[in-house]
Amino acid sequence: MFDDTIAAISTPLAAGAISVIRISGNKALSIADKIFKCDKLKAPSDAEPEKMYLGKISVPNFTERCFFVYFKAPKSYTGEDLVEFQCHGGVKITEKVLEEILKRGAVLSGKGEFTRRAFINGKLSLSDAENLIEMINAESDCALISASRLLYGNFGKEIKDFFNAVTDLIAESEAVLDYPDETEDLLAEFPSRLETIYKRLKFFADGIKISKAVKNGITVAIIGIPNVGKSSLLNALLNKDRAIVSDKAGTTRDVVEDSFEYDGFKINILDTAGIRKSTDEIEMLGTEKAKFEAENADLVLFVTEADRELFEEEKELLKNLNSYITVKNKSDKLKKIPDNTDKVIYVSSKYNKNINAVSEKIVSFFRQGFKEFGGEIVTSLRHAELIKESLNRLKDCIDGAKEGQPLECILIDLKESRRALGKIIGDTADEGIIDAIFSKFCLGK
Ligand SMILES: Nc1nc2c(ncn2[C@@H]2O[C@H](COP(=O)(O)OP(=O)(O)OP(=O)(O)O)[C@@H](O)[C@H]2O)c(=O)[nH]1
Ligand SMILES: [Mg+2]
Repeated sequence: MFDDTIAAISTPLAAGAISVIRISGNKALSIADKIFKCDKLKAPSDAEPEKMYLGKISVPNFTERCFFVYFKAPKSYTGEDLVEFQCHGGVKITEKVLEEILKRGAVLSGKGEFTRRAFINGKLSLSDAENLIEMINAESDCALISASRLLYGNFGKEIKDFFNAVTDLIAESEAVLDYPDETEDLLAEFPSRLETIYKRLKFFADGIKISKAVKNGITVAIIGIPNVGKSSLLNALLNKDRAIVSDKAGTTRDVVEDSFEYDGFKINILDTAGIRKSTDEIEMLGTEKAKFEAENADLVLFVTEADRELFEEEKELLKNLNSYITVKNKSDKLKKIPDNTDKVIYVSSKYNKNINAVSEKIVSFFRQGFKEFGGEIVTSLRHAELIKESLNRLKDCIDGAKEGQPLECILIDLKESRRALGKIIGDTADEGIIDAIFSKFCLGK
């Protein structure tokens, strides 16, 4: 339990309909007693928990009508006594009320301190806190859905179950270490017990690439030789005039980046300079950047012209691309437009024809994976790395047990595997990591 009582404005500091001011700690109620008056109550300390009371806060020189709610420890967000005032949403009103609360003995909370207290008081696990911040910061429907599944689904519980299962194995192993016969029996069971844990964890690990796409968006680079209509395609996808289009080859020099949402996915799209051999220094720099983006993107849109075969230089370019879709642009120049195939789409960027098919294709690359891992997706890179670490160590244990290694050796890996899982839920995370996680929260959360 903490000695001090913290307070903060929990809503954004701007003019709005309402503002919420929170106080958490032993003195929350006694501070409320000093500033809040309500006809239905002798004092806020007589309030029924989780019930709203309309009354007045008296602050020197002005009075504010507001609602008051009391959450009794441990049934509150932080696990401590917690009081909330819902005031009119003005910057000055809220600041004055907070000032008064601080004068009456509360201290201003740091970033994420309410949630940190919730974590320390066992109201949520460290991974829950991280998933909560993912939810708050979600930039697309998919990111929101995935973070909410993680928070309200089984992720934290499952990791805790794995952690407990591994802890039990360690405890059992340590108990029999001095009795060689029993050690053998235990080792015989080891591979199958470990494999059960391993398989489910592996499922999480396999979802990592998809997770990154869900959280940060899918990065797509538009690549091709000059003048094929790359910038026109960018503009058509974004539905705005973002990049300069002209019939001069070599118009785009630098990378032009923007993003849009399609079917719940965030797509980060990059238009690049046309790739060709040139003696112009700036154009060569543009070409280098284009190649760099092509290598680092999740997917490449290779743009060419629909009314001709590929040039040799384009065939060369294709040799260096990993996953790509061919976009045959300027299809308006064709008398008859062929059907799209799995990897080739015919569009006219200039006349906005079939552009949605491109977005659809980009998203379908990732949607399949999203469905497969639809249960729980690991969106935090920290979780992903730790799950990988735990898995590698488990694999070493399974191999060790099969090879007949002594129990002492297997135990070392097993403990490392447990440590990695513990870091996810917070049981074995060090202060530095915990500080870093809570500093991502806003004041008052
Ligand atoms: N007919 C037709 N012309 C198009 C189409 N898309 C683009 N163009 C024309 O092709 C020319 C080049 O277009 P851009 O979008 O600037 O081509 P780019 O690939 O970005 O060119 P660089 O930046 O120089 O590499 C312009 O004159 C466009 O109007 C299309 O779908 N149909
Ligand atoms: Mg261009």
